[in-house]
Amino acid sequence: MKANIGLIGLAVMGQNLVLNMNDHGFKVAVYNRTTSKVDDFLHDAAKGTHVIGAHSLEELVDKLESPRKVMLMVKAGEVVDLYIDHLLPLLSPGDIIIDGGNSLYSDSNRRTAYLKEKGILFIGTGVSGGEEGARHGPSIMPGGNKDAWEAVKPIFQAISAKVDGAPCCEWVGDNGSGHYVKMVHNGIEYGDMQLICEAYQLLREGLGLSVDEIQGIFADWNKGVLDSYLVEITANILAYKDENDQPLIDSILDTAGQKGTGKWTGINALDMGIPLTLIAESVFARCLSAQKDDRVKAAQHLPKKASTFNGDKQKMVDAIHDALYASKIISYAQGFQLMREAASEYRWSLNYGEIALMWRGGCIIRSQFLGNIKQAFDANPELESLLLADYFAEAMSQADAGWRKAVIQAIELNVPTPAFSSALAYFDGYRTARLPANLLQAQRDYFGAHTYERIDRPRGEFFHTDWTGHGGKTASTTYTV
Ligand code: NBP
Repeated sequence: MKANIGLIGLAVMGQNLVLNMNDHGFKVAVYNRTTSKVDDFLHDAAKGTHVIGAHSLEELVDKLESPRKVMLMVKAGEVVDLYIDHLLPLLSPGDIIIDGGNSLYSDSNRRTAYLKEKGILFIGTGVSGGEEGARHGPSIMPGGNKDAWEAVKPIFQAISAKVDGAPCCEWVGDNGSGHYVKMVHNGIEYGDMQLICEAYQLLREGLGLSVDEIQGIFADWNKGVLDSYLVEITANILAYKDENDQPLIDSILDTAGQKGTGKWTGINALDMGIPLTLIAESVFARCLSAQKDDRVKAAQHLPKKASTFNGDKQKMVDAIHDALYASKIISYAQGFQLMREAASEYRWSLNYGEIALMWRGGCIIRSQFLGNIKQAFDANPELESLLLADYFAEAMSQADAGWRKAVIQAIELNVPTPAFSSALAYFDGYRTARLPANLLQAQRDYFGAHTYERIDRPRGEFFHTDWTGHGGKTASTTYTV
């Protein structure tokens, strides 16, 4: 009997996805560049399963039923192109290549078109949930050539996480849209993590609470509107004691790494002209954390003025909760707005309610909150901003006072909260009907004859003023990049 699907790449994600597929009754053939890993896998984690091994791509392809489905779970980038080129001569028209790694969406746009020309169907899919998700139910975000979807759907939906019986896997859209949605997911993950870290630091450095006290606060928060995987693991992390019975968290060096997906999201937002401020701040916060030596030096040269918190600690804990919740709403509002813009730019028909459902289970940002987002988009699929949905408008109104109190207190206590603060600035900017961009346009027109529009004239009519009396009458061309 031939295998239902072949998988290339037996690192942590590949191995666990294979075992998950096997559990759901699919026969999987596997290959890995270092072929000893195929044997190790068959003799170890896959022992007693129906998984079959291959020591060459020819052998792998030969073991697959038609249409052949080959899934790559390898390092993103040129390795994917390398495998595609090696597979092409071995496959037949109608066969399917699936890239499940963290590929850049523009690469998936290119690969879908390239493979279509060759008669091969390409799927670029986001897979989220790490090792645990891959093994027991990830969130899967497939896009690419829709002709491939029916063949792959039974496998992907069977192995994906489920929320109230619904699979956290649905067709996202054409070309690189699956990887695009995964990229935004990862950006939002950066934001969620940064927000939690800011709450932690404000509680620790600002209010002077112990790790155990903060652990209790996060465990408590996880029972309410902040109920989420990341808040849950934060409570678990804070509870973890080292061999000396001290919180392990206190021994971990404060420099954060990153693998690029948050940065990609930020760069894309700049390209699209969408103010994705919270995710961008989160990426920069990691960059600043990485400058450890500089920070240690600056801490000596630029000492903070001593400032202690003297107020009601419980009230401030509640305010920090509100700051975290409101900032999180801003982050998701910005993320969904970015996807709207990308959908319009690339002519993707994205279903935002389905995307929220796909993220609702299985993945790192899973939370009950995504259920509220799904409801908001189900009620109005054309929603311009989550902030305009009744549920979230009310939530923002409730959290507003506490959020401001937390940010003010953080400033007074010299505790950096870039994501809390920039989210608040975005919120206030977003609901300001008249921003100071009138002055900005005047400045641009003053020094560069860039022109401006007037409030008393129709949009699209441009004016230039000779501000100094010795400028020319020629205006610069009016275009926006
Ligand atoms: P890695 O990202 O560590 O990739 C390891 C695989 O890539 C191995 O099979 C390795 O083969 C292969 N590979 C490399 Br590295 N260079 C190669 C080359 N030049 N030619 C051929 N094969 C090469 O594995 P992973 O952490 O399981 O992730 C797989 C994909 O899923 C990545 O794109 C990752 O970004 C994405 N992802 C990871 C996670 C996670 O939590 N780890 C979550 C979601 C998505 P070898 O064994 O011969 O070295």
